[in-house]
Amino acid sequence: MAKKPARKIKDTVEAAAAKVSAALTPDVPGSPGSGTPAVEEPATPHDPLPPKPEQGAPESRTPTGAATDVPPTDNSQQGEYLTSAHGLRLRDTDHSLKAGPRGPVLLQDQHFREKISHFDHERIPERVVHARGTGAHGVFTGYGTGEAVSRAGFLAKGKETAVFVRFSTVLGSRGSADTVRDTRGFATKFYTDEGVFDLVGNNIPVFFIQDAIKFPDIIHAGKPHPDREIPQAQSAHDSFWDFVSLHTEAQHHTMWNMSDRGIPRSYRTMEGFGVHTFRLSNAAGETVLAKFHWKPKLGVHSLTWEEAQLLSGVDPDFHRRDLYDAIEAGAFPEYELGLQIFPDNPEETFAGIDLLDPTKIVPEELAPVQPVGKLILNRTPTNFFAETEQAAFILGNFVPGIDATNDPLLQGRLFSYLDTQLTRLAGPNFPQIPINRPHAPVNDMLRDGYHQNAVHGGVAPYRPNSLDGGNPFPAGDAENAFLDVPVTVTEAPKIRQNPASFDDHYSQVRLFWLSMTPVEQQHIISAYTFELNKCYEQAIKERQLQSLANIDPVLCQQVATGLGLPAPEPTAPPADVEPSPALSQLGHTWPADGRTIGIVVDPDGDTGDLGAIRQAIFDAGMVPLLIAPHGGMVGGLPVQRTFATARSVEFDAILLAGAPVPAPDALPGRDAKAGAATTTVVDPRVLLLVDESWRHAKAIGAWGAGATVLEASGITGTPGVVSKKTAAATLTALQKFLGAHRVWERFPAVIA
Ligand code: HDE
Repeated sequence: MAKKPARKIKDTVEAAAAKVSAALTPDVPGSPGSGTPAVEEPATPHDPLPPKPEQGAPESRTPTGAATDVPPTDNSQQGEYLTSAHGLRLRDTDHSLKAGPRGPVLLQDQHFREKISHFDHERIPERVVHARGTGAHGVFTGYGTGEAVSRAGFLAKGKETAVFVRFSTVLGSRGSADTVRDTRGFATKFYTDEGVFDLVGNNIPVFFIQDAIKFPDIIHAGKPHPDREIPQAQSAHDSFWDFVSLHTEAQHHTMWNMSDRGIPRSYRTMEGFGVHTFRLSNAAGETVLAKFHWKPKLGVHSLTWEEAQLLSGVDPDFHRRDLYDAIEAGAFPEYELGLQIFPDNPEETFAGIDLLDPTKIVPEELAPVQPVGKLILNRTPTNFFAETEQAAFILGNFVPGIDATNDPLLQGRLFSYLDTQLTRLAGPNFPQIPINRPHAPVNDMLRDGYHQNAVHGGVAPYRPNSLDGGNPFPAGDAENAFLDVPVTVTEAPKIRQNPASFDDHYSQVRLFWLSMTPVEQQHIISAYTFELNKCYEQAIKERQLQSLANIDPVLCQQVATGLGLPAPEPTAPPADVEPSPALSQLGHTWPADGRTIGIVVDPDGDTGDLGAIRQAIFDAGMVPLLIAPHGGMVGGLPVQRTFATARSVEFDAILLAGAPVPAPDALPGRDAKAGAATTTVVDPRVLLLVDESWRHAKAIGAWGAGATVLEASGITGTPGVVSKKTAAATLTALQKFLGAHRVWERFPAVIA
């Protein structure tokens, strides 16, 4: 809760009344305010003056007529009966009012007009970028470790702050698929005691452009072609590659997109980055430069490209569903907020890296990420539109202790986020929409406008004033006012130009490439080859190959081979750089919380162990889903997926509790997946499930009759395939592989 101002309203009223009698002014009707102004400008801060005694205001009610002191969950729809938007109980909502049963419809039908007219206006424009997304509420707890560098109150030790996070893709429309290859947004709204702080980041730490003025260019290039409006939510098309091959500062971000980071397994397994360098200041006024990082507790994991493609069709809402299901299952997504901290030197560089260049990272090996707090997402929204769709993130929403730098990308964003909401949320009062409301007292002088929700008192929304007793007063250091750090601006000509240090477009792309393990490099090669092969224009492919040659000759050669083109020579020798192992996703062990385990059951086989193994999976913080030939119950347990509805891509591992023979609907004509039959011993859809899981390097376990499926699939004894006597032993053996995310041994670790 915010601190109450020292002086209470009562004091102010009494003081105002005293002044009135002192001045012996008659109480003349029509005097503007509730107090009598003094001749001198008021100098003592106080709460806003109360309304005049005869003034009323609307009773405090929620938009659906509930009292405002009820819990937020109770204040949506009210009562048992259908009403109009104005609370009138309605008799019929299925028939319009007509002149007789055969019509015509009468214009006087208020309910018909209200219903249809409201429906006609249900949509608002989707976000111009990041249109497709999902959100969750949570809480951020400060560790206190950030206090040395920033006085932001939410970083204080043990301080809990409510947050709302919205994850998104960038290019696709609101209804596009979740698992496309793209950058992901990671925007966090902290409702701090000092006002709202929005950390509007991405899952990739660099950006395509160095100056915000190029944003429309990269987005127009990435969005569907303007003539046919295809392809949707893709970078695999000519205009994207045309731009990034000409505008070579985009090469770093592009390689991150072509890497596994472009196809995250889940929003729970994604890092987040503030991208820019920010300027922090502590209580003593000392400043540092810093970069924000979110580190997921579960580690950084990705889909395979084939999984991503299958999911786009099988479950386009995969990431949305995954987030909600995990929260519902109690596997709350967790991230640590960390800072890379750099001295605030006049050059704004660290280890030779220009901190104002948003196409550069500072490797964690040079500046470790220091944890300053933890975010836990523990509630899903009640209403997608009201919360997730109407959330307005504003990059310029800073709090005391966090400030902007001169990064030209950041500077442009300071304009854009406020500006875009004016159209999207229809006017300047979007901060009053419930999801955007600060949890700190607001005393601004902004008035009127579309959808004004506040009932402002007073008569003097201007400064200086005496009619409202001088309120609101500017705050100073003692009241924790925001401080624009008084950075010295170097004398320089007014010019449209970048610093020379922004000219290096290749060395860090090479650094990223060299930091990847061979299997990650393989995926990057495949991604470039796929995307460029989807382009029509030979010139664009050749131009992009030239950039790849400047990054790494092996990468260039491999992609060129896939394109059927010669590999060009680099225009300059590839840079001599130190890899950053922290950039690789492999080589660690991670908790398996919230992982989805598919259990194939045979209703006609031994189902004795099912209850215990299901419980053991729950106990390990994971989610078991029973897959059977038909719906209903098997072994006394509910079936969540049938062979017709299940697809390997939604599971992290498969357990085979039996070997079901082909079910009656295992016919290619009924279920196309049954076309994969190679044996009549096991249902062909189960074989497809196992085959895909194996191809996607997922762990597979079997016990009892389940081993028959492994035999039929021909994978017995291969890496990550376990067959044990009991269900419990099988699960234990499987967990080892889940910790590493995938059975990496299945991917040959060489550049072919
Ligand atoms: Fe954004 N960006 N952006 N962006 N951005 C928007 O704001 C913009 C950039 C990011 O879940 C828009 O409300 C410009 C970098 C996220 O609601 C818009 C530039 C980063 C989201 C906008 C950038 C981001 C947005 C569209 C170049 C990572 C989704 C709708 C200077 C650090 C927030 C909206 C949400 C959304 C402008 C570049 C992250 C138009 C001009 C770099 C996560 O204002």
